[in-house]
Amino acid sequence: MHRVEIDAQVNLLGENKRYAEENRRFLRERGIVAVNIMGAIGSGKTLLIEKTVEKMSDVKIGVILGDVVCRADYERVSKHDVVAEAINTGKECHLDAYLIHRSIRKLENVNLILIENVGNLVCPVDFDLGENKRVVMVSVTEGDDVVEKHPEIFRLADVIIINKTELAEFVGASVEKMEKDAGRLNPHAKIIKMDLKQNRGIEEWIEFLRGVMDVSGSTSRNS
Ligand SMILES: Nc1nc2c(ncn2[C@@H]2O[C@H](COP(=O)(O)OP(=O)(O)OP(=O)(O)O)[C@@H](O)[C@H]2O)c(=O)[nH]1
Ligand SMILES: [Mg+2]
Repeated sequence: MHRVEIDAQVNLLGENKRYAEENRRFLRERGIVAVNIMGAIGSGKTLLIEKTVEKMSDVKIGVILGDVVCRADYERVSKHDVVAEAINTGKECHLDAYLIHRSIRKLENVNLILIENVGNLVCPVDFDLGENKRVVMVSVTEGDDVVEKHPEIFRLADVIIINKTELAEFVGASVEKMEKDAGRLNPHAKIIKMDLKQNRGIEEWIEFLRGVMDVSGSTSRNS
């Protein structure tokens, strides 16, 4: 990389870090838990958010939907009982802490913020958003080598979700291999195998979210 490009990249990440720290403070002061859901295109991120919102109706949830240009996910999620914010990143293939900084101010009164990052397994890696937990979601239809091909994003995850497991036999994918690769890259991450269409794995995910909220002292809608 050229020297000027390196300097620009260092400045960009420095600025991102500053906003991420501000976001962390903002969320901590209000007892809000934020979860950054990253993952492959079409792996099931929006469906996961929709199902989470339905299952956690006792919690005030805000959703931030990052997409390059369209508002389809925002429209899907807005049909539920949540405060939703859409962010179009234009040519950028990831959300950054500045974009989140602007959006979370509109979600001050929620207890949990679910952030859907732009679908890909490369660009979001370097951008700390100030979130409490990082999730990476892939599905068997991306091929069972998808985990080993993108080590960095899995190394930094708190939760790794392998979705569409019911389709594994039809696409010749080994869920066991994906699980092993994830565990080897990140022995500390919680790995959840899911079939969202049949609601398999969703309870484990909800239990994880409630655990994070308990630890951070965040409250439910009724408390
Ligand atoms: N068969 C099957 N389909 C699923 C499952 N989970 C999600 N889908 C479907 O996969 C497609 C993509 O799901 P989305 O939730 O839109 O995925 P996404 O990750 O938000 O996609 P992008 O925002 O475009 O990156 C939809 O048609 C879902 O209904 C699953 O477990 N099994
Ligand atoms: Mg989506």
